[in-house]
Amino acid sequence: MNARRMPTSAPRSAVSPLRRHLSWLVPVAAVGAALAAVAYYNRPVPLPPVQAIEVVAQYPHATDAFTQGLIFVDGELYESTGHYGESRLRRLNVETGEVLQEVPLHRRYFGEGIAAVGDEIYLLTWKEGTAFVFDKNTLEEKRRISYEGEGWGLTYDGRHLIQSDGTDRLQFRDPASFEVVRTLHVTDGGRPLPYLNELEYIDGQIYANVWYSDLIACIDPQSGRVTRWLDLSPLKPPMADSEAVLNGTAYDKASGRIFVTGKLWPHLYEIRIPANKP
Ligand SMILES: [Ca+2]
Repeated sequence: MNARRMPTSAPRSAVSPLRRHLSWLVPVAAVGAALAAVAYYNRPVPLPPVQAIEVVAQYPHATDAFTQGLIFVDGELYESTGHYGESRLRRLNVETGEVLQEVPLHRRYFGEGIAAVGDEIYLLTWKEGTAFVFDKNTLEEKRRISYEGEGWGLTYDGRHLIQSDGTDRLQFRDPASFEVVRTLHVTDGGRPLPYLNELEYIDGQIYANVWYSDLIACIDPQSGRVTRWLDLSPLKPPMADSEAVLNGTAYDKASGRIFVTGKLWPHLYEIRIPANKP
């Protein structure tokens, strides 16, 4: 026997003629709302503006430095460099480019981005799944951390380390555990923006070099949207090496200065971003 209970809805005679008359409006309204929602989410996202920058100062930069990370913290500039057998972490004199102190990585590591958290500097490696942690003042290695995937750029927003891996993805890590606590996908005009490389957190935005591009993307850390582009193409030196691309942004929080350079570039620049000039 089929023990299903009979429907318990009210008999047809109990439905008022007016409700019966209007009932067809409900699905029509639902379809209309769905179409409106689709149109809303598929609407063209305006492309962010491209903004010129001004050069405030120009300093020497070592042309053997395959720049992968750049930070300015507590009055000092630090740079990490890449390539197997040539990867280093350096403390530099900004004005002269002189190497004040450096520590080489073992030749089996390809150095990538760096970020300072307190008195420690975290340094990623490209494909080795190892992050090194150095004492910021002595550059002595304090510990190593294992992680999954590739390491490209790194920065710190005061709470989380933010890591790029060459895709459109930014991973937010707890500095204490190095666990990923959040993932952000970056979009430019509604489209995924891959090849995110060296990073710098500046006044609530994530500045990202895009591999092989002369532009820096300014990214909203909540939505992942590029809010504007900075055009640094006038700074690009005429170099034969196709790998000598823009890569390296550092922010001096105390003075508001922004420094940029590129891989193997002969100069480091202090730049200024004119306000409200898209
Ligand atoms: Ca940086």
